[in-house]
Amino acid sequence: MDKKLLTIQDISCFGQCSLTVALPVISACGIETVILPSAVLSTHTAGFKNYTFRDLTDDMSSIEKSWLDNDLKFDAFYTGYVCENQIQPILNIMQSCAAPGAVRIVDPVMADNGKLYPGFNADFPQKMAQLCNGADYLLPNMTEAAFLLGEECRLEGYDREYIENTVRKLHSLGAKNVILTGVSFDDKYLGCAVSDGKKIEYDFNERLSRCSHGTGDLFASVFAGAIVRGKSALEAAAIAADIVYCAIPATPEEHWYGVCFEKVIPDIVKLLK
Ligand code: PXL
Repeated sequence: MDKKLLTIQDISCFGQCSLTVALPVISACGIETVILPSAVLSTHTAGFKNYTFRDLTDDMSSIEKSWLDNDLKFDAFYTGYVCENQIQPILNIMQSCAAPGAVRIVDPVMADNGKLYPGFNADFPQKMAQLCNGADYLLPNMTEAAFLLGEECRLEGYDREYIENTVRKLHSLGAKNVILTGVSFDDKYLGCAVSDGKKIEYDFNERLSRCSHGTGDLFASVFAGAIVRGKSALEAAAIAADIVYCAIPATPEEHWYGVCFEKVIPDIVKLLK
């Protein structure tokens, strides 16, 4: 049977992030993609005014029950932007709806550029840390890593030892493989550290002169697709980084709210053939 992946994150109706990226991208990877919306927003929360926000926590356990009644099981779980009270319901679903050998991919979406996203309370990172416990693949950016560890956020001026200590501490939250994104030791290259708990490897691309909103969700979606298609963590991270590297220049500069991932879907299909 073909593999099925369940992704749990919000629907931002407008804004090219979370589920509106994950569903097409993981489908393009050739994987049946099942969705569980954590919330429905009119837009994402980074730069739009007066966004609506409907938290769907109350629906989670009845959706889980319906899936169990129909004996629906998933080979992979990929969580992204989730709400304050959803950690335990999501842990329940990842246990009750798991096919044998199911993998958990956790992107602890909650912060970037040194700050928590609007709407998350200061204790949310501790809750998110509970979701990281048992993750097969944990994908924080540098800011999320610091929040998960309760440490001050360092976005530049660090060395390999700092990264390797950070990765070690992330493993101690209970994650098997850690993929730390946004790592850079100089002006020229930007990439990620990939660790299985024994060795740390790096993947770098040339740093682009601008960044785009939504690249974290694109990276995690391609990564999740590549893992389910049988790639190693380092291969999956390198493919995901290459796709992001192509998507940013394909995005017009005035397109400030998201990344034009549609333009790189043919590249995703090609890289995973
Ligand atoms: O891209 C991460 C993300 C996901 N979902 C919502 C967001 C953000 C980032 O701002 O606001 C609702």
